Amino acid sequence: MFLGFDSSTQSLTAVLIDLESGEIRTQLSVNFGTELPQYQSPSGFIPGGIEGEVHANPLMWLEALDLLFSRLSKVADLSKVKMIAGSGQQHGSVYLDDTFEDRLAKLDPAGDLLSQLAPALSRATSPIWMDTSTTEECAEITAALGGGGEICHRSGSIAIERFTGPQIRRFYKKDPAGYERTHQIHLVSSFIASVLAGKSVPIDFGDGAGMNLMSLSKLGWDTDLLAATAPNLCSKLLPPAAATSVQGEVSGYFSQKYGISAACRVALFTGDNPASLVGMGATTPGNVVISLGTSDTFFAAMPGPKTDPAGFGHVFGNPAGGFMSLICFRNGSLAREALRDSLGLDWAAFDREALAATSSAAGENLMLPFYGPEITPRHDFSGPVLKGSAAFETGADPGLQVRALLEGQFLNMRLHSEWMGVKVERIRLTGGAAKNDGIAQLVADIFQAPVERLDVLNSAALGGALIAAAADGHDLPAIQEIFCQAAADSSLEPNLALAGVYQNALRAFQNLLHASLAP
Ligand code: ADP
Ligand code: XUL
Repeated sequence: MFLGFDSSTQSLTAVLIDLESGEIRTQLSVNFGTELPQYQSPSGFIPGGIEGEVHANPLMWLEALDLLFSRLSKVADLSKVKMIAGSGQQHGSVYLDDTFEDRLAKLDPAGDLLSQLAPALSRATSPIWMDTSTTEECAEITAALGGGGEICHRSGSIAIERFTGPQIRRFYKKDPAGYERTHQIHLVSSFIASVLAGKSVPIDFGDGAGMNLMSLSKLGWDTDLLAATAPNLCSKLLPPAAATSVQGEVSGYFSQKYGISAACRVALFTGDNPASLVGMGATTPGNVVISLGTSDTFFAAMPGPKTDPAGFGHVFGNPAGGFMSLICFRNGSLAREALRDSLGLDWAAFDREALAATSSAAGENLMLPFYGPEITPRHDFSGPVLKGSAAFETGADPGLQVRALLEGQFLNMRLHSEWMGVKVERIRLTGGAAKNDGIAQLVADIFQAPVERLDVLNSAALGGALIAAAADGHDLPAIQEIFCQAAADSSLEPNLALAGVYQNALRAFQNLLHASLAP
């Protein structure tokens, strides 16, 4: 059996898989907001941060780990687990002093993680991915490197507020003594993995690429980026490594306390998005995952470290080897909900209107589907832009607007993923809006690729379990074949007759976008 964890924004989840039977044995979660209310973080972070700061208490993650293990040990036979791996919300960082290693090595199963590790924090709270406080630090790092293009070329992304490097720089500037006292900086992923391994373990290439510090070509820390970020940073980071690299046996704390075998080993943890790529069975180029959640994300495996010349997309390491892209679109469900509500529809009616979009009128009316600021492309939109027939622009025919909004969203996605140069062969759709058949069919038509939906609920934690099995020597594609199956009757084929229509619509959309972004 193999155990995968995902330490995400709002919860810690475990997925236990049995490779022999090909089954998921157990899936359990601890919700931070409801189950650990003492941290006063109803959505997993401390509300009310100033200047765009969004922090979480790392002790909450430790307490959740003890709680989850105590529950797991009651429902599952942990003595059969051979390897553990997992993931964490990306970009978040944990700051530890020089007592951390010793405390890890001497963890006493009679006590808990919280009280034994709390004194090792050199920064009480952890900035997480929602933090936008580092605009100034991003500008400083960008200036030091001679421009955003250079940082993107080296690290896979331009300097981004939530990325760890700019966050480390802000800490160094605001609390130089605290920074000085910091002996080791971990990501959420490598922090949890270190606790499990009983010693500090490296950051993996997948999550490491979300720091604005790692060279994609060397798969090591970039000395210029380190120097532009904060002094002596190299001494506070272990060299990054592949997610599947085994770090040794699980800490005696867990084997003695929770009945996990002392021979169970720990591989590295990666970011939640790289782990999801594994859990969604999309680690080979040609496969794309589109997640339609609060925001929409597009992520896909790539053969080489190509970067987005426009600087919107990110490149991370792919836990299966090679690289992956991640592109976020802020106006996802929020825009779909805004239009749905303004037209007075429910999701069923919205779905029907979207399905009607497969008619020959596809692509005729265009909408820039941005109800608020967008990050891909980065622009402060104040509302959607409509161009087409009078019935469309006035809203006299609501169906035309539903069609144009969704077409606009997926044309925008297609346009901003072209830089990858990867032919989309299969799309795996997930997130709250994926169950909407009308939306799914539009995705298939616009990308001209079949769309599948999976049964997996916890794709990141499942990805962690699969990475653990791969680290134990199992063939990843073969086990993905077993655990990442499309749900029955969930697949949709593209209407091939619409290929030309959407090719033309793509260019018309691009022209409209450029015209509206022009100063
Ligand atoms: P997140 O993980 O970001 O919280 P989810 O993946 O759970 O988001 O998706 C939630 C969103 O899914 C809601 O905001 C809602 O707009 C959307 N949603 C739910 N049901 C449907 C549906 N039938 N059609 C379209 N969108 C839907
Ligand atoms: C990715 C990102 C989020 C976090 C939290 O860049 O910031 O997806 O990983 O899930």
